[in-house]
Parts: sequence; C-alpha cells; structure tokens
Amino acid sequence: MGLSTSQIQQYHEHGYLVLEHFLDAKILAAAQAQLHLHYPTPAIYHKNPSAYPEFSASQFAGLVNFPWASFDLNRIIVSDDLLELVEQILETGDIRITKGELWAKYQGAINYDQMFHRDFGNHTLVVPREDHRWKELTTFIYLSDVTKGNGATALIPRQHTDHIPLGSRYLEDENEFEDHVIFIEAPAGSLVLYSYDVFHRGVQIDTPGGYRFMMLADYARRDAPWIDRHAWPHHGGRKEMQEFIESINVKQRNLFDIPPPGHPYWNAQTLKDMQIRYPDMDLTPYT
Ligand SMILES: O=C(O)CCC(=O)C(=O)O
Repeated sequence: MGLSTSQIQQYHEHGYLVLEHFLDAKILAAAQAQLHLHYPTPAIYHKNPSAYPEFSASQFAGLVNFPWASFDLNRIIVSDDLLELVEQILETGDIRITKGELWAKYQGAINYDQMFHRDFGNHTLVVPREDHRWKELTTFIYLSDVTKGNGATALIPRQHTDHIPLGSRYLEDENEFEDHVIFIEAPAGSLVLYSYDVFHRGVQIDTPGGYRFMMLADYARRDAPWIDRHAWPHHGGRKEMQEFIESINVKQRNLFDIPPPGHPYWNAQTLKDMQIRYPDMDLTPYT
C-alpha cells in the first residue's frame, strides 16, 4: 500500500512514524505462536521467574539475533509490504538489512530503564548527516500489545532536539525535554519506523505480570556500507540461515548481500558450488 506523502513528511519531520495493525492478522498470529521457540510464555515465566535467571542477567538478555527458529518469524523482515515502506523512506530500491533481532522483556526480571540515546552510536563508526543523506531506518515490529506500563519506548520527536550536535549520542539534560516525551504505545502487529538519529530510550515494565515482545529490523542504503549491526556471514553456519536463504527470492537475498542475477560473481563454478551449499535453492534466476 505504501506511505502517503504526509506520512513520509511526518517521518522526516518528527523522526518516527507509527503504523498500527501493520501486520496481517494471520502473519501476526503465526509469528506469536512461534515465540515459544525462543522464550517462555509470559504465563510460564511469571509462574516461576527463578527458573529463568538468564533474563535477569542484563536488560539485553532477551535479545535473540536473526535468523530465528521459524520462517513464520523470519519472513516478516523481508516482506514486500515492509520493504516497500523502507524503499520509500530511504529513497532507493537498493537496500540492505543491517539488523534483525527479537526482544522479550518480562516485568520483574530487571530494570529496563535506559538513558535517552541516538541509535547510530552502535550502528556505525561515523555520525549521521544533517541533510539526512545516507540515513538508516530502524524499526520496531510489535508482537504484543505495548503500553506505557509494558515498556513502550519513550521518544522525543526530532524537531525538539535537532539543534543538538549529531555527534552527541546521549542527552545530557533529559529534564529540559520532559514536556516533549511521547511513549510509543500501540497494539500487537504495529510497526514503528524511526530514524537512527532520534533520541529515545527503553523504559521499565511496571505492570505486574507484564511483558513485551518485539522484532527489530534495520535497513540502510547499499551505498552506505559504513552502517551495520550484524555481519550476516557470521550466522552463515546456522541451519536456520541456510533454510532461510533457500526459501526467499532474489530480491530478498540481495538484502543480505547475495549478489543479484547478472552480477559477474555468478559463473558456472559459483552456481554449482552454491547448489552444494544450499541444496534446496532455486538457482535458475542466477544462471
Ligand atoms: O527497548 C526499547 O524500548 C528501546 C531500546 C533501545 O532504544 C536500545 O536498546 O537502543
């Protein structure tokens, strides 16, 4: 369906955009049903939190890197609907995926409060451009209802902080911006698009028995190789990655830096050996 001109304008002006119920209900339900492959359900966790000490080790302990254990999860970050929006925001059809993470948080496990920060700090070794050229698009895809009590991210719309130099990763005086803070509350299936130079922070989960499940996927233009979070080949030995690469199309593979059809990388030898590495991959488009 794509974004309207005013939505794109809002994204650039405020630095974020929320699309409620972005995921098709069936896709959302299928993804939610597979979360148990990585996490205890909230009911099970809250029945006996001491059985899951790992979630109390750090506020980032609930992060699981892409690829995940089910295609019902993996397919979401390469879906045509999502890529269409990413291409609109990044103003090119030539994009890469720079991050894929699942994140579970459970009330009581640990304090999830963070400082207001801009994400570029650990997405690149350089700094964002003021003119927004070569920007990165970061996203949250909600897999559970997210409310203030369940850890809705706090964010300061960009127009209030744009005067702060882009080399600054953290807000020095949060109180100054108190009146401008919003909490990104939205139902499961919603998509949050935000830019890597917008101040935001994780917050504590206060609701008794509360939890939050989200998927995080980031995208950058191919002509900005200095932006990255994951080196995809690092996950190349995993069965999930093999099956995922076999299952997706050429455009989706290119998001992970697999050269497109027509690229000089492809020759008789690479085709033959790729088939050995990925037995179920249809290599016809590359021949
Ligand atoms: O979990 C959240 O709500 C935000 C997390 C975040 O901004 C971060 O870890 O960089």
